[in-house]
Amino acid sequence: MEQLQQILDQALQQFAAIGDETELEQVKAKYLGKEGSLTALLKGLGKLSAEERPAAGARINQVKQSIEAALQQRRDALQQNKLAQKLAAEALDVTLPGRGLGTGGLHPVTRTLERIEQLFHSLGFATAFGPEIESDFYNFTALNIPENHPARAMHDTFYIDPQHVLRTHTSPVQVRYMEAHQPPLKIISPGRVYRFDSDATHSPMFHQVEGLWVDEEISFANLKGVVQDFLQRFFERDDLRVRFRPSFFPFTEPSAEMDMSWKDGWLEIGGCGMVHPNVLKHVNIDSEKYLGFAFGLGVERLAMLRYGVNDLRLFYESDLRFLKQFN
Ligand code: 2U9
Repeated sequence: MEQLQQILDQALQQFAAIGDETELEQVKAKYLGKEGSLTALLKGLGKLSAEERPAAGARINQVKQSIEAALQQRRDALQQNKLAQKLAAEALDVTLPGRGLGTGGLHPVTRTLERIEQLFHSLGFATAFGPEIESDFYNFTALNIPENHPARAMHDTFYIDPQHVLRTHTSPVQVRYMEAHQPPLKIISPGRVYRFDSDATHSPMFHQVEGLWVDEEISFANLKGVVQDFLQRFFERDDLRVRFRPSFFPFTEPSAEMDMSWKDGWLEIGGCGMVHPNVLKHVNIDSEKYLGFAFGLGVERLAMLRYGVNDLRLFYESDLRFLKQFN
């Protein structure tokens, strides 16, 4: 039975020295496996006399239980170690300060809109806003755009229902403003507009800024002065020139396309005209007494020229590599 004590001591020693779970299971077999030393002793019980057998059997079983208990203890300890190691490796110090906050910035189109507003404010223009879902009346009828005009066609206009559209220009803002205010009035209306169109120079949503100045003596000369002054300051070029080419819009008469000098030639930059008497009639402004000019500019186009961007779609892909360049 000395042998039993030796086996137990040896097992406890060996278990304590093992640092790996698989190895532990292998060593277990040395004692408790089919060929294990304890198993051999149990098998040997048959050779003992009937008197000796119960006591010897009980002692072998005691040792077996001790070994099993030690084994389980070692398994638990190894698993605890493993967990502790994993936790240490993945440790996070939640009390550390952050690694620097990324600062946001304004979108290039927003920056352009702010610049436009600032420049027109300095010329005495107020800013007016209006809804992006407009009635057919404000978007078309009040602007002298007849029922069968191509601008109303489904392929240009997003219809919400037969009477409502996503505004195709910001002109309805000016109509609403004229309904609510008497001349003299001097406003710009910047904002989102929508048209069913998409390529490198067209986006289904884009921004316009329109201007309107209604007073008793307003002429094309004032219009040219305002637009030229704005463009010169916007592009920071005192030598920038503006020219008009005759054109047609239902809501202005006469109408013109505006070009500005750019590099060695001319570049179309917007449209303009004297507000059509029918438009003034719709808002009960006496067209015998008052005159007004109006113009429209594309904001993305201004931003593209100012920043040297050659594809309009870049503004709306939310690619930070692009957007970060403006901040
Ligand atoms: C009222 C009366 C008249 C605004 C005008 C244009 C000509 C024009 C384009 C410029 C670039 C649209 O974004 S764009 O493609 N606009 O050519 N806009 S006259 O005329 C008005 C507006 C409001 C009450």
